[in-house]
Amino acid sequence: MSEKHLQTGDALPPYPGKLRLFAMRFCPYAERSVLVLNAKNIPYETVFINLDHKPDWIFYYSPKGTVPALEYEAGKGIFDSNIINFYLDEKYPEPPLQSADPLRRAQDKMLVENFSGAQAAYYTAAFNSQALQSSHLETYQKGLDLLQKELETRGTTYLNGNEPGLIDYTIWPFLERFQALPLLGKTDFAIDKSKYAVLVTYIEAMKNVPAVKSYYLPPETHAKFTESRSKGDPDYNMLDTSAVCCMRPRKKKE
Ligand SMILES: N[C@@H](CCC(=O)N[C@@H](CS)C(=O)NCC(=O)O)C(=O)O
Repeated sequence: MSEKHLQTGDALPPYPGKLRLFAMRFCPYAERSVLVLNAKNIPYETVFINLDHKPDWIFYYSPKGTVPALEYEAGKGIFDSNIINFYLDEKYPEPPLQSADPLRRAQDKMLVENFSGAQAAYYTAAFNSQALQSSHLETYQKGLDLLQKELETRGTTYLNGNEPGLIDYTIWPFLERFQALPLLGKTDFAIDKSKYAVLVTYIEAMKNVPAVKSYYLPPETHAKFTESRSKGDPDYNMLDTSAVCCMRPRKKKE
């Protein structure tokens, strides 16, 4: 998979004849859909987009130009991580990633909704420090408390049960990024190992889930990208090795 982000003026690569996900390597919402595609072993290709210089063709698939967007048939798109993921779970039922119980499915959706405050607080802490207030830290910790309590109540390795499911793949990309906050100087946002022992055990288990492991980035990498974005010059291609690998030394002129 090339990690190069295509930008304004770059051509849309030819349709690969399989699902295609438009993403940005550091986007937590795009990661949600990557994880579901991985968990279901669905063949797909990823096209990364520079979100500051978007190629025109992203708007065919995603009217607001946001990622992720899924090209499910040549030229036809579905946008929004949750819409994509529910579609994938219905269209490709194996393995099912949601409970068969309608009440549990509703509870999972409420959990995602109730956790969204912590996500917003993370964004402020990571990208908009000047606006950071004590209420953001409180909301963030409420989100951690909520997850830990839910894990305790459910008594399973994952929120979905003894196998990870949609609820885990929806929340995980944020937990992955939360761990970059102390490296960005936001030490109050560190996840305390003794206070959040159950949550920390869950985080370690999630890191080892194959669908997660193959796309996981360590906190240092997230911190590096976040710093570049905060300075107004996001280094989208920082993981792209294709430019280095394919540059050949020029032949000296005789
Ligand atoms: N609700 C959307 C949010 C997607 C989103 O905000 N993606 C960001 C990148 S992480 C984006 O595309 N930003 C570019 C923009 O808003 O123009 C989803 O779940 O897919």
